[in-house]
Amino acid sequence: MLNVDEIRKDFPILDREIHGKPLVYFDNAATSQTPQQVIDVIVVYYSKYNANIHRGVHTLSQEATDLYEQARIKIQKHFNAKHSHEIIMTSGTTHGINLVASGFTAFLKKGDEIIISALEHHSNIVPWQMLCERTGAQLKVIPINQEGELILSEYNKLLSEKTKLVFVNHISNALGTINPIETIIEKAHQVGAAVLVDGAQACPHLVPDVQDLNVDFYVASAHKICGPTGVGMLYGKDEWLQKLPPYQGGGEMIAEVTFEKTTYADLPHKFEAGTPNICGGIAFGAALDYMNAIGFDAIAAYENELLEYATEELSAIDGLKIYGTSEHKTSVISFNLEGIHPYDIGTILDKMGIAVRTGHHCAQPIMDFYKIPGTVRASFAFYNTKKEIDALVSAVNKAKMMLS
Ligand code: C6P
Repeated sequence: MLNVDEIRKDFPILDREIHGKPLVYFDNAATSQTPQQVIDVIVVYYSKYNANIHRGVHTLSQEATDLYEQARIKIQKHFNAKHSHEIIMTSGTTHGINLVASGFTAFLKKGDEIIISALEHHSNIVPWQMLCERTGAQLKVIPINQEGELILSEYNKLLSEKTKLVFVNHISNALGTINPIETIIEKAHQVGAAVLVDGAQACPHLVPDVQDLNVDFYVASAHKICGPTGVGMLYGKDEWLQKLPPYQGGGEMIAEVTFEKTTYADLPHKFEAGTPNICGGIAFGAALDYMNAIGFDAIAAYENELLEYATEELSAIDGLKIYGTSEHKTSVISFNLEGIHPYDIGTILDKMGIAVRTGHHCAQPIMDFYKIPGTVRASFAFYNTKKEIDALVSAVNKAKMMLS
């Protein structure tokens, strides 16, 4: 059982008022809020340890390097990677996906196929389209049903010896559907394809075990797990990371540079050109410590309670339709009111202090599937309450009266 009243005290932003009303923050799928424990780590870093890493013999540089590398080990342990060098520090999920997509340019040729799903965020569509343009490979898409679930029988039909890569998100950002990635990974491996899973929306709710999943690549962003923006991680199996060419050239990713030839550094540095987000990386580790201290099982159980309550209360509003009704979903509700544009609802909710996301949620193909311009998306975190859901329901009712 979570002590939500106590947990809320960790988040100073939750005391804010918006337009004279208490902030109700339901845009957690876009970015989560930051607890004081993580804010403190950022303040202490810049107050006491700020220096460039992996470069200096001086004490500050060595201390900063130690803190950064300790964070990498925390991330390794959290995701249960076999080696710490399998964790590449990135600027976020988008960066990790582009790194892998760029690297695969060397391995694909005309006639090869890449499978993605109809549930993807744009950052798991566009890099693969660009990869196809570069290589002549073809993109295939796993379709979804009305509940917003992947149709696995269609996935089975798409798989063949031509399939070289499969990319799916673990959880859909627009609908909250939890995808059966265990089955997807197993089937892809049966035809010899590599699998990248986009965990941006899963990591706030569960702990992926990359060895157990036997996944080839897994990506995440710290800012959705109570960490800062501009930092994330790419897990890659050692054998894949050894094979992939570097993504960017620059300082720190080299072994030796001459004008004739450059040799590259060992993992993970081969993929970490330039000065990284040092403070962000350290704060990412602190965010994982914070979430693990609360416990992901308790977080998931509580968020599920919020999801069930909100689904019941919102469904009772006449003319409200929820998109994404899988039995396997996280605490995201995407909805529309009949005849009303989602943007108008979002604007009125904001006037009442309620932050939701409106629009296509960087997942236009899902909106096209449902033939809608977008939705209102309320996404709940472990620091939200049923009382806040009551405020949302009452505000949606008011918006309906004002707009119809
Ligand atoms: N989704 C949302 O409101 P970055 O921006 O790199 O940290 O994460 C991109 C990304 C990739 N995959 C999925 C499944 C995502 O949900 C996101 C980010 C946010 O849904 C902002 S668009």
